[in-house]
Amino acid sequence: TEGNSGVSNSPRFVSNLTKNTLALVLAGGRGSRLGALTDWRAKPAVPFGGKFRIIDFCLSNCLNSGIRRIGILTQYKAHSLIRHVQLGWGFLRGEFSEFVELLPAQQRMNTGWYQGTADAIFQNIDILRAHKPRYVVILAGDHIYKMDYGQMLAEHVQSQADMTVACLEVPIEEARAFGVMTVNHEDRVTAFTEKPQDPTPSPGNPERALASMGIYVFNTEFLYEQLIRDADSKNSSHDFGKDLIPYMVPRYRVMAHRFRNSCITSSESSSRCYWRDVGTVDAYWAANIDLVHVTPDLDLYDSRWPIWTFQEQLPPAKFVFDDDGRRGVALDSIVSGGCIVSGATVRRSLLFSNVRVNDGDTLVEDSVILPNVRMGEGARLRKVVVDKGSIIPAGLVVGEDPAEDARRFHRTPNGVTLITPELLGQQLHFVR
Ligand code: ADQ
Ligand code: ADP
Repeated sequence: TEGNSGVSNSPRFVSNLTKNTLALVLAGGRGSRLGALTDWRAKPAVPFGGKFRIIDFCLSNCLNSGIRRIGILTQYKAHSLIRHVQLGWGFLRGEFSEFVELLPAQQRMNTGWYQGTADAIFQNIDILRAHKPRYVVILAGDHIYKMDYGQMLAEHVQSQADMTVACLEVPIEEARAFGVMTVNHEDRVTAFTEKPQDPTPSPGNPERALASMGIYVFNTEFLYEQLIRDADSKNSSHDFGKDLIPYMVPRYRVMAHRFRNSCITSSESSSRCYWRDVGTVDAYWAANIDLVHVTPDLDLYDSRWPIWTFQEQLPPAKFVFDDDGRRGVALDSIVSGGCIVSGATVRRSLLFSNVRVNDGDTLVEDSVILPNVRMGEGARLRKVVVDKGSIIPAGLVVGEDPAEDARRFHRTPNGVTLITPELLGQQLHFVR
């Protein structure tokens, strides 16, 4: 990173830091802007990119950064998240002190659910103490990005910070959705406001503001002190962004870490740093569809930074003629294992595992189809997101008549139609 040289950012130095670090993934929030996609699952459990779930990205970042002690704090509709973590992330070796541990809200310190994000960590403080980490990295489980947390830790230690916040520059009109900070010449944070009405622009760039990514590094003892102080405070909502960071900034050494110093870019080209909060159905659709392009901004094919996940054992995807001699084809598309495309056309789309697109000139275009979906004969879907386990009736047409789509399903401002088993009137227990 900038300004670091010699032994201090040597691999050995960084691996000593990551080894002494515990990562805590906040995975309890509702993610309500994703609509029906989070009616029955937490946002970190939402499927992404054909075979992953959103939480796989930050868990893979931990693993690839050399952090192998990970706690996941769950709360809201955590069933499929817990199942995914248990099935897919149980390969760490306990005998080497490696683990992925689930920490559901369980009323350890008081009788409530987790309140703010800081309360979620505070309620597990006795468990954290038992692990004796030197540093704690706090992460959100609901963003898509590739980042080397080791670089951030190295900067944190070299700058002698009490706490470090990862940040990136965002267009000023988007900054209201974030914690926004100002920094001095050495990137020490001088002010921090959570979701400001009127965000302060970056120095020298009125178009952009410095936004928090919700990724924090703490010296462990300092974190405990702050959590205990905040827990006693009557007028706190016990949230890092709303309460703890604004309190700490004038009193302690809080540093900003620039994402560009630790993001993992594509091996093919020196592309830009990638970080997305796929918080709305439109953003979710766009980020998935982007993967179908020849050189997407997010490179999933980079073996230097693999994304790990749980996967069922499935046969390869298959494309066949139907009985009437119509071809089954997929063009400019990603098709996952277990899919069969028979006498149908798939264009510019992403099919997750086990999707069946059947005969009868069925068409899927500009669409994201989650696992275990069955397309009935002659259906035509354009610009849709279809939730897991939906059975699309024969002949259904979506994407040609906006008013009809909005009446039957959920249609977004950008014209994406979200189709779910419930909107199709299906009984869930037998399709999922
Ligand atoms: P938000 O994302 O709006 O802003 P929040 O809703 O608190 O903040 O969610 C942060 C993370 O914590 C999410 O991963 C969420 O799932 C999880 N979470 C929320 N409540 C939780 C709880 N009670 N228990 C466990 N997990 C919980 C935050 C920061 C901003 C920053 C943005 C970046 O507050 O300053 O800019 O993230 O996206
Ligand atoms: P995912 O699609 O994330 O793999 P599941 O299909 O396992 O998730 O569903 C997540 C959880 O929500 C499960 O406990 C499931 O039984 C429950 N669930 C899903 N849809 C409904 C529904 N319509 N009514 C009640 N429970 C549901």
